Amino acid sequence: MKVKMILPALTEALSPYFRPIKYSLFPPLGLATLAGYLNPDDEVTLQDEHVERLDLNDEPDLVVIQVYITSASRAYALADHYRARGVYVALGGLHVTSLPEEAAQHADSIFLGPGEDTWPTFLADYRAGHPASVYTSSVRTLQGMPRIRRDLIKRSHYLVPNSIVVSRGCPHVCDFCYKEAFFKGGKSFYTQQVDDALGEIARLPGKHLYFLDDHLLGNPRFAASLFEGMRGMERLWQAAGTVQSVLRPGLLEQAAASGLRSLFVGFETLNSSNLQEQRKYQNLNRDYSAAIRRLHDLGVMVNASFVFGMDEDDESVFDRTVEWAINQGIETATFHILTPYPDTALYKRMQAQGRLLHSNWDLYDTRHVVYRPAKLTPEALESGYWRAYRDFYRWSAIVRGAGAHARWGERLRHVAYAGGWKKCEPMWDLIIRARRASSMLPVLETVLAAFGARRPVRGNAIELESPPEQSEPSPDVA
Ligand code: B12
Ligand code: SF4
Repeated sequence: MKVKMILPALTEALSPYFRPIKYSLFPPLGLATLAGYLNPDDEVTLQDEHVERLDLNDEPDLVVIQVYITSASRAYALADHYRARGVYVALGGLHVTSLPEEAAQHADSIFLGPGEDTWPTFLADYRAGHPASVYTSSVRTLQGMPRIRRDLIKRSHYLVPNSIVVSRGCPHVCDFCYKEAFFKGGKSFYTQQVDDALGEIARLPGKHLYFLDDHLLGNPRFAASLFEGMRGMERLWQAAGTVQSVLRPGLLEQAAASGLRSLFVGFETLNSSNLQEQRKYQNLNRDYSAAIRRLHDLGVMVNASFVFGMDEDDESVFDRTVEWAINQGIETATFHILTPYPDTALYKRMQAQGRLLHSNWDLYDTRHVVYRPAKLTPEALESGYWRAYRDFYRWSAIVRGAGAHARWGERLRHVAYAGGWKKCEPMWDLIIRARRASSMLPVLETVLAAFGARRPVRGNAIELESPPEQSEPSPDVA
């Protein structure tokens, strides 16, 4: 059987003028995971439109397309193209799960939720000649998964070819997050067996790893065993975690000792009413500054995530947030405009309040305002968002942020890392076009490794105001 798997790109990623590095960061891990379930004699190709031009003149037996909200229109066009040629088309992923009726118009089979249980069932049905039109995931486990088909990934096209996910979902339920909508009908947070995760890590070449888990520290017992197992593997790694998990004594130290060098942390807002509104309770009453100090003390850089446009945000939110982030010595910040993804609690609330402006999914990219904000105009929100990026990544701000660190080595790393991401975009553009993204990996590793040469941890056992019940909260990457 000839199978073609496609990760379609959103328009911006195809621009002939300028391609931001972020679209050449990570390979399509979800599709490579599904490819693992195919037979050895199946002929499979995996194309990622973010980094290569698609060949659309072929005639595979089966086309598999992963659909994100921002690439939905492109995904549907590709699906229609292949169906017109008589090819069987399977659509799955986050957006299909949110809006199955919409996706079903462009597919022979659609898949709701994670694919580890439904995909092998479909393959058996398809081979037996009676595939169903809808498959809904209900069994949630990562045990017994076949190996991810990393051989299908064109490693040289990516800055971070070693992305890895050892869990799915998150133990928290923030209203704006994709998670509850995607994992409905089954468990919404589960991990691999530690040994399986360690085995996958051991098979990855080189030093650097990027964990794409929503919340790698979400299950403290699993995380502690994983970090213990990773000690001595000489890895340098990046991941996402929450303020709450950073403040917990012990786990972060283990993470740093096993090679953690930067953490994406979902601060989201400095306003506690906003946190309440979004049910991001795990961030409430947490000392954000203490979390950052703890990370820096352990030599871990901070990628802070902030969301603008929650109901308490007014015109002052942009400058206040940026100023705070610079003063804290945060190395990189990711700003988002609040975006109600279909089927989330936030979407339903906005819809009930009549605040949604349109359903042009291309613009649901966290850079456009797609709803009516409470205390801002859409124009003010969008321009404030862009201003925040400009202000945070000004050279003067980078230098000032670097000054928040105690040692010269750390200050230099701050400048190199922050400047490298945001001030060298034309250089990244050239490198991407030359298909040499992966050749920059040693540079990234050098910056991460050097930053890891840190001073001893201050006596810093921070008391949590209310000890967490079991596991943690988390991030919203991208
Ligand atoms: C890595 C990542 C990126 C990377 C690369 C994406 C890639 N190569 O896949 C980059 C940096 C490019 C990126 C960019 C963006 N991202 Co992004 N990203 C992620 C992240 C962190 C991990 C994705 C991943 O690898 N997951 C692990 C794999 C194993 O899971 P999976 O891909 O979902 O695949 C499984 C299932 O979905 C399912 N499945 C998927 N397709 C199919 C098809 C079939 C037939 C079947 C059976 C099953 C199936 O089975 C797979 C195995 O279980 C997610 C968060 C998350 N946890 O998913 C956000 C996330 C997907 N991103 C998001 C967003 C909003 C964006 C951006 C718009 C952000 C921005 N402001 O620029 C852009 C645009 C993306 C685009 N091209 O359209 C949102 C998507 C919301 C939505 N409803 O679609 C997420 C969920 C983040 C969030 N919390 O809001 N992203
Ligand atoms: S903590 Fe992060 S990943 Fe978890 S539900 Fe909230 S936003 Fe989503």
